[in-house]
Amino acid sequence: MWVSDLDLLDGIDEQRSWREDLCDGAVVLRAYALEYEADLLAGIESVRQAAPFRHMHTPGGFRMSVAMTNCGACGWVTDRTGYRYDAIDPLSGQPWPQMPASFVRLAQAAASAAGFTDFLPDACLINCYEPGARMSLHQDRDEQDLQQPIVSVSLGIPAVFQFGGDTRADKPQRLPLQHGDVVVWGGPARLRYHGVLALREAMHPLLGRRRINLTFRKAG
Ligand code: MD6
Ligand code: FE
Repeated sequence: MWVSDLDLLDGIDEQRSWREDLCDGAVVLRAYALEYEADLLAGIESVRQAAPFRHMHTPGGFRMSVAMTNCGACGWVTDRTGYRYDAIDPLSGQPWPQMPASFVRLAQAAASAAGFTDFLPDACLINCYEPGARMSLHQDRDEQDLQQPIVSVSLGIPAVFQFGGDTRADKPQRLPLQHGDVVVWGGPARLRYHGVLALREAMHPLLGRRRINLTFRKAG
Protein backbone atom coordinates (compact mmCIF):
# COMPACT_ATOMS: atom_id res chain seq x y z
CA MET A 1 0.00 0.00 0.00
CA TRP A 2 1.20 3.47 -0.85
CA VAL A 3 1.62 5.79 2.11
CA SER A 4 1.40 9.48 1.29
CA ASP A 5 3.52 12.16 2.92
CA LEU A 6 0.31 13.45 4.46
CA ASP A 7 -0.34 10.12 6.23
CA LEU A 8 3.19 10.16 7.60
CA LEU A 9 2.70 13.69 8.86
CA ASP A 10 -0.58 12.65 10.47
CA GLY A 11 1.28 9.83 12.20
CA ILE A 12 3.83 12.26 13.55
CA ASP A 13 1.10 14.63 14.68
CA GLU A 14 -0.55 11.86 16.64
CA GLN A 15 2.62 11.38 18.64
CA ARG A 16 3.17 15.09 19.27
CA SER A 17 -0.10 15.45 21.14
CA TRP A 18 -2.49 13.02 22.80
CA ARG A 19 -6.00 13.37 24.15
CA GLU A 20 -7.65 12.55 27.45
CA ASP A 21 -11.44 12.67 27.73
CA LEU A 22 -12.64 14.29 30.95
CA CYS A 23 -16.34 13.75 30.40
CA ASP A 24 -18.85 14.16 27.59
CA GLY A 25 -17.97 17.62 26.15
CA ALA A 26 -14.58 18.14 27.81
CA VAL A 27 -11.20 16.91 26.59
CA VAL A 28 -7.54 17.63 27.35
CA LEU A 29 -5.28 17.85 24.29
CA ARG A 30 -1.88 17.22 25.87
CA ALA A 31 1.04 19.25 24.48
CA TYR A 32 -1.22 20.51 21.69
CA ALA A 33 -0.05 24.15 21.93
CA LEU A 34 3.68 23.38 21.78
CA GLU A 35 3.94 23.91 18.05
CA TYR A 36 2.44 27.40 18.57
CA GLU A 37 4.77 28.21 21.49
CA ALA A 38 6.89 30.90 19.81
CA ASP A 39 3.84 32.69 18.35
CA LEU A 40 1.99 32.51 21.67
CA LEU A 41 4.87 33.99 23.66
CA ALA A 42 5.40 36.79 21.12
CA GLY A 43 1.67 37.51 21.06
CA ILE A 44 1.40 37.64 24.86
CA GLU A 45 4.37 40.04 24.97
CA SER A 46 2.81 42.41 22.46
CA VAL A 47 -0.61 42.30 24.14
CA ARG A 48 0.85 43.06 27.56
CA GLN A 49 2.71 46.08 26.21
CA ALA A 50 -0.58 47.63 25.08
CA ALA A 51 -2.74 46.23 27.89
CA PRO A 52 -0.66 45.34 30.98
CA PHE A 53 -1.61 42.57 33.41
CA ARG A 54 -3.57 43.94 36.36
CA HIS A 55 -5.26 42.54 39.46
CA MET A 56 -8.99 43.16 39.12
CA HIS A 57 -11.48 43.21 41.97
CA THR A 58 -14.46 40.92 42.40
CA PRO A 59 -17.92 42.45 42.82
CA GLY A 60 -17.51 41.60 46.53
CA GLY A 61 -14.43 43.86 46.68
CA PHE A 62 -11.69 41.19 46.81
CA ARG A 63 -8.49 41.70 44.82
CA MET A 64 -7.94 38.66 42.59
CA SER A 65 -4.62 36.83 43.09
CA VAL A 66 -4.48 36.17 39.33
CA ALA A 67 -3.40 39.13 37.15
CA MET A 68 -5.35 39.49 33.90
CA THR A 69 -5.45 41.15 30.54
CA ASN A 70 -7.34 40.49 27.30
CA CYS A 71 -7.12 40.64 23.54
CA GLY A 72 -9.85 40.46 20.92
CA ALA A 73 -13.07 42.39 20.34
CA CYS A 74 -14.37 41.67 23.88
CA GLY A 75 -12.43 41.49 27.13
CA TRP A 76 -13.58 39.89 30.38
CA VAL A 77 -13.52 42.37 33.26
CA THR A 78 -14.68 42.47 36.85
CA ASP A 79 -15.11 45.39 39.23
CA ARG A 80 -17.46 46.49 42.02
CA THR A 81 -20.35 46.60 39.54
CA GLY A 82 -20.00 42.95 38.47
CA TYR A 83 -18.52 40.65 35.81
CA ARG A 84 -18.95 41.50 32.14
CA TYR A 85 -17.41 41.56 28.69
CA ASP A 86 -16.31 45.01 27.57
CA ALA A 87 -14.85 46.18 24.25
CA ILE A 88 -12.82 48.82 26.12
CA ASP A 89 -9.89 48.25 28.47
CA PRO A 90 -10.87 50.23 31.58
CA LEU A 91 -7.18 50.96 32.31
CA SER A 92 -6.39 52.65 28.99
CA GLY A 93 -9.85 53.67 27.80
CA GLN A 94 -8.86 52.06 24.46
CA PRO A 95 -10.14 48.90 22.74
CA TRP A 96 -8.30 45.71 23.77
CA PRO A 97 -5.41 44.74 21.44
CA GLN A 98 -6.39 42.64 18.43
CA MET A 99 -6.28 38.91 18.84
CA PRO A 100 -3.12 37.67 17.03
CA ALA A 101 -3.93 35.49 14.00
CA SER A 102 -1.88 32.62 15.44
CA PHE A 103 -4.07 32.65 18.58
CA VAL A 104 -7.21 32.31 16.44
CA ARG A 105 -5.64 29.46 14.43
CA LEU A 106 -4.72 27.53 17.57
CA ALA A 107 -8.15 28.05 19.16
CA GLN A 108 -9.97 26.92 16.02
CA ALA A 109 -7.73 23.91 15.44
CA ALA A 110 -8.10 22.76 19.06
CA ALA A 111 -11.88 23.27 19.05
CA SER A 112 -12.27 21.28 15.87
CA ALA A 113 -9.95 18.51 17.15
CA ALA A 114 -12.39 18.26 20.07
CA GLY A 115 -15.40 18.09 17.73
CA PHE A 116 -16.53 21.74 17.84
CA THR A 117 -16.41 23.07 14.30
CA ASP A 118 -16.75 26.73 13.26
CA PHE A 119 -15.52 28.15 16.57
CA LEU A 120 -14.94 31.89 16.07
CA PRO A 121 -13.49 33.35 19.28
CA ASP A 122 -13.91 37.08 19.86
CA ALA A 123 -12.44 37.12 23.38
CA CYS A 124 -9.13 35.89 24.74
CA LEU A 125 -8.66 36.31 28.49
CA ILE A 126 -5.00 36.05 29.52
CA ASN A 127 -4.45 35.00 33.14
CA CYS A 128 -1.08 35.28 34.87
CA TYR A 129 -0.49 33.18 38.02
CA GLU A 130 2.52 33.41 40.31
CA PRO A 131 3.12 30.80 43.04
CA GLY A 132 0.30 31.09 45.58
CA ALA A 133 -2.23 32.51 43.10
CA ARG A 134 -5.43 30.51 42.70
CA MET A 135 -8.88 30.66 41.17
CA SER A 136 -11.81 29.51 43.24
CA LEU A 137 -14.53 27.24 41.88
CA HIS A 138 -16.80 29.01 39.42
CA GLN A 139 -18.96 28.52 36.33
CA ASP A 140 -18.32 30.36 33.07
CA ARG A 141 -21.71 31.84 32.25
CA ASP A 142 -21.11 35.44 31.17
CA GLU A 143 -21.11 34.47 27.47
CA GLN A 144 -24.21 34.97 25.33
CA ASP A 145 -24.13 31.70 23.43
CA LEU A 146 -23.51 28.78 25.77
CA GLN A 147 -23.50 26.43 22.74
CA GLN A 148 -20.00 27.69 21.90
CA PRO A 149 -17.08 25.90 23.56
CA ILE A 150 -14.16 27.36 25.49
CA VAL A 151 -10.55 26.64 24.57
CA SER A 152 -8.10 26.96 27.46
CA VAL A 153 -4.31 26.93 26.91
CA SER A 154 -1.81 26.41 29.75
CA LEU A 155 1.75 27.77 29.55
CA GLY A 156 4.58 28.01 32.07
CA ILE A 157 4.74 26.34 35.49
CA PRO A 158 2.28 23.50 36.24
CA ALA A 159 -1.09 23.92 37.89
CA VAL A 160 -3.75 21.62 39.28
CA PHE A 161 -7.08 22.26 37.60
CA GLN A 162 -10.20 21.38 39.56
CA PHE A 163 -12.93 19.94 37.43
CA GLY A 164 -16.24 19.70 39.25
CA GLY A 165 -19.85 18.90 38.46
CA ASP A 166 -22.95 20.93 37.68
CA THR A 167 -23.35 22.10 41.28
CA ARG A 168 -20.82 23.70 43.60
CA ALA A 169 -21.30 20.82 46.04
CA ASP A 170 -20.02 18.15 43.59
CA LYS A 171 -16.53 17.11 44.64
CA PRO A 172 -14.11 18.22 41.92
CA GLN A 173 -11.57 15.92 40.32
CA ARG A 174 -7.96 17.16 40.16
CA LEU A 175 -6.23 17.46 36.84
CA PRO A 176 -2.56 18.46 36.55
CA LEU A 177 -1.94 20.80 33.59
CA GLN A 178 1.47 21.39 32.03
CA HIS A 179 3.01 23.83 29.56
CA GLY A 180 1.34 23.28 26.19
CA ASP A 181 -1.78 21.46 27.39
CA VAL A 182 -5.11 22.61 25.96
CA VAL A 183 -8.51 21.94 27.54
CA VAL A 184 -11.58 22.18 25.30
CA TRP A 185 -14.84 22.45 27.05
CA GLY A 186 -18.39 22.72 25.74
CA GLY A 187 -21.70 21.02 25.02
CA PRO A 188 -22.97 19.10 28.05
CA ALA A 189 -19.85 20.13 30.07
CA ARG A 190 -20.17 23.86 29.39
CA LEU A 191 -21.47 24.83 32.84
CA ARG A 192 -19.29 22.54 34.97
CA TYR A 193 -17.79 24.16 38.07
CA HIS A 194 -14.01 24.49 37.88
CA GLY A 195 -11.05 26.28 39.44
CA VAL A 196 -7.29 26.26 39.90
CA LEU A 197 -5.55 25.24 43.17
CA ALA A 198 -2.92 27.61 44.61
CA LEU A 199 0.18 27.23 42.47
CA ARG A 200 3.27 25.71 44.00
CA GLU A 201 6.66 27.35 43.72
CA ALA A 202 8.30 26.31 40.43
CA MET A 203 10.41 27.64 37.58
CA HIS A 204 9.78 27.33 33.85
CA PRO A 205 12.67 27.78 31.39
CA LEU A 206 10.76 30.26 29.21
CA LEU A 207 8.26 31.87 31.59
CA GLY A 208 10.08 31.87 34.94
CA ARG A 209 7.91 31.45 38.05
CA ARG A 210 4.65 32.08 36.22
CA ARG A 211 1.75 30.24 34.67
CA ILE A 212 -0.09 31.90 31.82
CA ASN A 213 -3.51 30.64 30.82
CA LEU A 214 -5.32 31.80 27.71
CA THR A 215 -9.05 31.18 27.52
CA PHE A 216 -10.74 31.70 24.18
CA ARG A 217 -14.46 32.29 24.00
CA LYS A 218 -17.19 33.51 21.75
CA ALA A 219 -18.54 36.12 24.14
CA GLY A 220 -20.66 38.47 22.01
C1 MD6 B 1 -7.25 28.78 34.34
N1 MD6 B 1 -9.46 28.63 33.61
O1 MD6 B 1 -7.00 27.67 33.90
C2 MD6 B 1 -8.63 29.25 34.54
N2 MD6 B 1 -12.77 28.25 32.40
O2 MD6 B 1 -6.35 29.56 34.67
C3 MD6 B 1 -10.78 28.72 33.58
O3 MD6 B 1 -11.41 29.36 34.40
C4 MD6 B 1 -11.49 27.98 32.55
O4 MD6 B 1 -9.59 26.71 31.90
C5 MD6 B 1 -13.49 27.57 31.49
C6 MD6 B 1 -12.95 26.60 30.70
C7 MD6 B 1 -11.63 26.32 30.83
C8 MD6 B 1 -10.88 27.00 31.76
FE1 FE C 1 -13.50 29.48 34.03
